[in-house]
Amino acid sequence: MTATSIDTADLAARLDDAAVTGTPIPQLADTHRVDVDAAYAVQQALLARRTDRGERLAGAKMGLTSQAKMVQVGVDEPILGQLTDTTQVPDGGSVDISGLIHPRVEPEIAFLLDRPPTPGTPFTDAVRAVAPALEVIDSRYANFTFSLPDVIADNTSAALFTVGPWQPVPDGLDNLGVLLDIDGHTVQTGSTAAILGDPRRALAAGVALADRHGPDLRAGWIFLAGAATAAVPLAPGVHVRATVQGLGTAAFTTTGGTPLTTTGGTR
Ligand code: OOG
Ligand code: MG
Repeated sequence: MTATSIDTADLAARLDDAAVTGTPIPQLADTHRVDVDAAYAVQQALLARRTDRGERLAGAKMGLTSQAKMVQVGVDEPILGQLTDTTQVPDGGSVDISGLIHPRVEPEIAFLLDRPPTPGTPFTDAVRAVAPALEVIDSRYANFTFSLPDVIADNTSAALFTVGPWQPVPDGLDNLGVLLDIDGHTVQTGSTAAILGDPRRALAAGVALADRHGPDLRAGWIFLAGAATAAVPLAPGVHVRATVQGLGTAAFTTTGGTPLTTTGGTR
């Protein structure tokens, strides 16, 4: 049995409340049998609640496109989530983490969509610009522990994101060095090669998932390809910077008190 339509609304409300109140919840899989299709339906219902409150869809994001990420959370399938305007933090801005549950940060590469890509649209036609980026993820599940359907329903743990200055699309994107620095210390290193072998494949994978489960990708949207490295727990009062070789940096500073729980960066 999959979640019924009534369950879909109920599960979306639970996840929404958990995010709004900063209160972790048990995995949906503890009480419901939610398959991948039903989980994307919950994600759509969750985003509908948020857009009804005035948030505007601003992009899409891939998750679990690198081995480092899959190993960290124990889920080994790429997933698609959605970004909204109110969750974008300006480059160099500040992130208040006090309302989050157990935030982590990871380095990302962002694409600016030039037109709505469909399966088969060449990357160069679909993407206008690229940029280094940072994503703050914050699972709404206790202990940052979830199954594949759980994390899909939870909008792929999306919380906040920052995009650095947009750059022209370089010829090669498949072997750029990636650094994550906290207070000037490098805490993660990787390569864009870790993202499905080439981050352009993350867009193709996202287009295929969006075609099946929604949302409709739109011109002007931001698309995050998924982190090349494991995510790192985020504390208040730190300066965080992602560097992608040849593309520059994206950065923010955290403010606020200690989050509710500080689940570690590895499991
Ligand atoms: C799932 C979200 C993963 C990424 O870049 O891989 C993600 C999680 O790790 O909680 O955003
Ligand atoms: Mg991510």
